[in-house]
Amino acid sequence: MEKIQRMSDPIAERIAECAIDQGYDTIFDRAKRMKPCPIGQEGSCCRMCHMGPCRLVGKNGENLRGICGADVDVVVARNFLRMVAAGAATHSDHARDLVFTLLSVARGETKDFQIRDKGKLLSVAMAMEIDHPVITELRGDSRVTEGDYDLMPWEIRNISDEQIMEIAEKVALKHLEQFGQQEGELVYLKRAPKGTYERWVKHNLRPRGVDREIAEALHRTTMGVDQDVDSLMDHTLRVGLVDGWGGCLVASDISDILFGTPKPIRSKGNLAVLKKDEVNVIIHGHEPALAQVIVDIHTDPELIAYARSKGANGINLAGMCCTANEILTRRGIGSAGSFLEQELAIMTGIVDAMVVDVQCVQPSIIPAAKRFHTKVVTTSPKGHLTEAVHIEFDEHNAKETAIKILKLAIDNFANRTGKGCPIDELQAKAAVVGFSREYFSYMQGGLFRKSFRPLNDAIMAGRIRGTAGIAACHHPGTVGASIQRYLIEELVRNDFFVVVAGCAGHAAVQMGFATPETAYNYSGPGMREVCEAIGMPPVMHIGACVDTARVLMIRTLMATTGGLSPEMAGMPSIAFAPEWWSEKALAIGTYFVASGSTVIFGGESPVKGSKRVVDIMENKWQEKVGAAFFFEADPEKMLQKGIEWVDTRREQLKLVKYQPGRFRKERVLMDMAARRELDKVAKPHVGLGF
Ligand code: BF8
Ligand code: SF4
Repeated sequence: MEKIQRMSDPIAERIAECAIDQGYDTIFDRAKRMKPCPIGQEGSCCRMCHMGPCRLVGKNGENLRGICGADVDVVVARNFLRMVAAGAATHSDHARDLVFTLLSVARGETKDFQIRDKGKLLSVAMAMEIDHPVITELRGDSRVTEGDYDLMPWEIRNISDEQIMEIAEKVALKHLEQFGQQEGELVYLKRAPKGTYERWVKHNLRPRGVDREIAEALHRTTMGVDQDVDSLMDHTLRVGLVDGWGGCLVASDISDILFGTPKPIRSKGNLAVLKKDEVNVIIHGHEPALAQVIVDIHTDPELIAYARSKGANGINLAGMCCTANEILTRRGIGSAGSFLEQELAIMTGIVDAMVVDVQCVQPSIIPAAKRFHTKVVTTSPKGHLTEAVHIEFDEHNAKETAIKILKLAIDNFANRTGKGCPIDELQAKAAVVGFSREYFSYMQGGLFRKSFRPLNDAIMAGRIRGTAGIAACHHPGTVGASIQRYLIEELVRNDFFVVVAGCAGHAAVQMGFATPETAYNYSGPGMREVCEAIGMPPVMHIGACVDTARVLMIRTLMATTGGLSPEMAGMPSIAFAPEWWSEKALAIGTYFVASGSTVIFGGESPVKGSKRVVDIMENKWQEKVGAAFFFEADPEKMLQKGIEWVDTRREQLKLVKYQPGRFRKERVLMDMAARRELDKVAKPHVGLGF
């Protein structure tokens, strides 16, 4: 097999090379062999009925209609809508399972979960206008912020556990209603700034209920129903809003309530977090509930003693994909890596169990595991893998399931084959992760004066050029994570404040950009000054893919704080998904755009087959929702486009023109006394004080 670079992380790359040397077939080899069908890739292949599939290509235009007469615009639009609907189904179903867990906690049906963030529960209840005397009283308090509510510790001190459980039950039930709601609008839409919400009203984009819009997307796109491109693309925006405000934001909120809202925490990431002398359990997938319980019990003395009795020095947990982000940002559990590293982890030969649930789990981990001793354990009733061990989890038996899984991994420790690709544990990269919207507010003023004023002011003054989000997957068709690394580094250098989530979070960790110290070395001078002043790193890891929804609230607060755009659209902000492959990424991209935030996706465009659909996404959506959805394969052009987009928004907002280096401090010769003074000021900020 030809040796080409597969991963930008050197440890992953070394294992990928070792895999080739040992004749393993990995995702990189399969991606090389499997050339995508160019007609399907650009969205021009219709498989909506069995008269076809119809491939709408042809030099002379002879095949520009399918057998039923559908033209290429309709075909491309239908395909895109279906992908977005599939993405929205995953995120909202993930949210639904968490809501059931919250309901079980509220009703006392499980003791394995608790409400770890009461303040967040109350603020969500306030946003949902839950009918409870405590919430009515809190809502009457004029100190609450528009859009998102932060409560002071003393405001919730006197609320009893019983009241908390009553409110939790009401929140869970109201969320459950949202899935099956038939009329009206999703309750979370009102959390958006007024101007954003008004656009949705004006263009009839408000989703009525989560399941209804997703089901309707399937209905509309079947043969012979919605065959008008504009109408199909409007429904795409509607389903996008379902994904953001009815799926991701709900999942993120309920996870914060149940498992704690992230605060900065130190950890490590890359495949070197695995330990040769301990039982290694990788928790991989997306839903965080079981993972959190495994984290809770893996330090249990009885289990540790059991591991010792089998010859291991302890139990080492590591995350993978978005589950990694969930337990990394909340609990500091080391992350083994991203989507592209799941087979590579097994190739080390020291993974005793890989525990998976839903989404992004490659079936190839089964043949990979068979070469070694690794047990693959499936835990979701929705996600089975032939030849895996199935130990089903539900919220009522979480602890029992977690113990069973850990014992199985411990029992498997002695079965290691001694083969595999070695790792050097010292090479794990350090990271500081876990930046929720709430902590971001807190960083900008402490408990009493938290706000988004410092960020807005810094953007207005041109110290920060703009904000950027980088999210989504690593694609086996590129050198894994390389474009994300390029964008992170360049954006930081250009004075952008960057948030990362999903597999882009792994990229930031592995390149060492998730430590404030390292990122400072790369930041533009204006950005660096702000970071030093308020103790924030220029690259914030905000969590899993569902946590991209934290950006919705960050932008809402930027809008309501004032001085920039009064709505989400028009902000000097941009988001990138340079290495996406998942339908979930498209759903996230669509909700960003529908909420007013322009996105640039990499790779081949799935709508390239229709000029009309491209025009709608790039231009007509700007008129409707104030944002555009671009596809750009070239990383340099992608960066350029993003920067230009932000600079144009600065101009429209009449902000001072951004000038690189404008805030560069004059170099001065310092004596030792001056240096000591500087140290006193700088140190707590650089270390963020934790
Ligand atoms: O939801 S970024 S490869 S792991 S789809 Fe999957 Fe893509 Fe990674 Fe999480 Ni998100
Ligand atoms: Fe072909 Fe029309 Fe059927 Fe699509 S719906 S496969 S274009 S006949």
